[in-house]
Amino acid sequence: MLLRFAAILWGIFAVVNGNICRTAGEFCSQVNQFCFQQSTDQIEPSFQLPRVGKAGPQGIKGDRGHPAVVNYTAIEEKIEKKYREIEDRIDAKLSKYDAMLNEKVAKEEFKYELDKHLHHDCSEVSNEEAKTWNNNGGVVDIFPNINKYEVYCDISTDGNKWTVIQRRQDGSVDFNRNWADYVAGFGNRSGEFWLGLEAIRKLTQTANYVLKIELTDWAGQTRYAEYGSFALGSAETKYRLSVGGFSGTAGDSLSYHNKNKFSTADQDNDQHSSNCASVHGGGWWFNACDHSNLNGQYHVGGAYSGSENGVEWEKWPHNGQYSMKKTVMKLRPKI
Ligand SMILES: [Ca+2]
Repeated sequence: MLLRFAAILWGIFAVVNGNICRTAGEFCSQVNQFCFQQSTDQIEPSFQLPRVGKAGPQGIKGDRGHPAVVNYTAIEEKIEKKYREIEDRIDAKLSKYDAMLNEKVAKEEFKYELDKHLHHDCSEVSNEEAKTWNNNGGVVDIFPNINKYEVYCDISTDGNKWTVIQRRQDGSVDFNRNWADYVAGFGNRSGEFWLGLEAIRKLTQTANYVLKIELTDWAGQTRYAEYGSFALGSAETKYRLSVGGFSGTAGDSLSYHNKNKFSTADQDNDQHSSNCASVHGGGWWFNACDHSNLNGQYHVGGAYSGSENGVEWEKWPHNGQYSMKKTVMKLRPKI
């Protein structure tokens, strides 16, 4: 009985105290944990800072009786401080970009000046710059697009200075090689060699080029095929051949290969179901498969039997399968 009376008293006290708390903060008691002091001049400074997305401090839920206090000066100062920080960061970034841009411009200007003083091909070199030189020409460094390549410059024919990209003459160098070798080049610049697909591509990017092919058979006869335009595509196109404008005495055995990719035994990019490079030897712009292949196998004496893998130029016919004694492929800028 006594306990029931005490509970009723406690209930009445709680309800009355709660109502008092909601209407007059000064009566708040520590006993009632649901009460809060609401006298605005007692709010801690930290509670005066604006909440994100709010205009001022949050009041008691459901209470409309107390106006919010907004410290606009503090908000303004905070925004200004943030603005200055962002401004400083933007200035720092702009300075950095300016420096990078200036460096890039300086590099481009340097490359441009350098490029003007470097030779792109043999048409511009003199014998004073050659590593070796005789009446027919010599070995020289050239710089197509500021990339250095050692080449052989040929001055032996028609008054022009030609950049030689391929030579066969005695079978001393193995031309039956893989893709990587044909891209990088191989052989001896004064003897047999292939300049390399990447170097040839860079060369033909600097200007419009004429290709001249000189052929010598085992009887000592010479003929030539000249093409008014010659260029290679990028590595992505597999150094696709662009050739046209034939003239000459050897017949046109290269136009059949126009628009074809380069292939080697380990890179079959040809138009035939078989691997043309494996069957015919060396690397070439095989179609399905060839009318010419000047990188084929060197057969001493010319005539050979078996697989058609010789140093081939079909439009200069000889009896049976025939391999050329000498070949030279060379370039000069189109005038
Ligand atoms: Ca094939």
